[in-house]
Amino acid sequence: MTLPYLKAIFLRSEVPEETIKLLDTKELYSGTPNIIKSLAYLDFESDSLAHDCPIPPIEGDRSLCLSEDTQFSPPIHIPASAINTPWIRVEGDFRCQEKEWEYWLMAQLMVKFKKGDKEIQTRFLRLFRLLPPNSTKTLFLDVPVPNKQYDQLEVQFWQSNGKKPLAIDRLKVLAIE
Ligand SMILES: [Ca+2]
Repeated sequence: MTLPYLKAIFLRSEVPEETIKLLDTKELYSGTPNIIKSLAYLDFESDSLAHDCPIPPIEGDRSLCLSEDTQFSPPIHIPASAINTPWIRVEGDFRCQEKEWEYWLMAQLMVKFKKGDKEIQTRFLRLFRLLPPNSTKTLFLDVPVPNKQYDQLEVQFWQSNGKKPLAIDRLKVLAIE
C-alpha cells in the first residue's frame, strides 16, 4: 500500500473509487479538469490483435484485446513538444468477462514519461481493481507531467501474466489542467 492511499483511507469506513487508485498511483487530480486538447484517440478498428478476442467488441467491429497470449499492447508515443499542460488523463472503455482478483495478475495501464529509453516517471493502474465482472466501464488515470526533462510520453497496456481477457476501446490521451 502506498502512503497516499493510507492517508486517504485513514478513519474512513467507505473508500471512494478514486481513492482505490492510490493503491497503484501516487497522485489524483481533484476537481473537474479542463480538457485542453486530445493528444491521441484510438478505436482499434484496424487492430490485427483483436480477431480472436473472446470478448465482443465494445465499439465498432474491433477492440484492443489483452489475453494470456497477448501480454503487451503496441505502445502509443506522444512527443514532449505536444504537451504543455500540468496533467495528462488517459481514459478508455474496458470490458471483461471474469474478473481477475489477484492483484499481481491484474492487467495494467502504464503511463511513462521517457527520455530515450530511460523512464523519468512511471505511473500505472491495475484496471481489474475497478472493473466488475461481465461489464463495460469507462476508467481513467490522471498523471502529473514531471518537472524533469523528458522527450516522450508512452502509454501501454500490460497483461501482467494474467489469463483473464480484457477488451479496451475508445482510448483517449488528453491534455488537462
Ligand atoms: Ca473499436
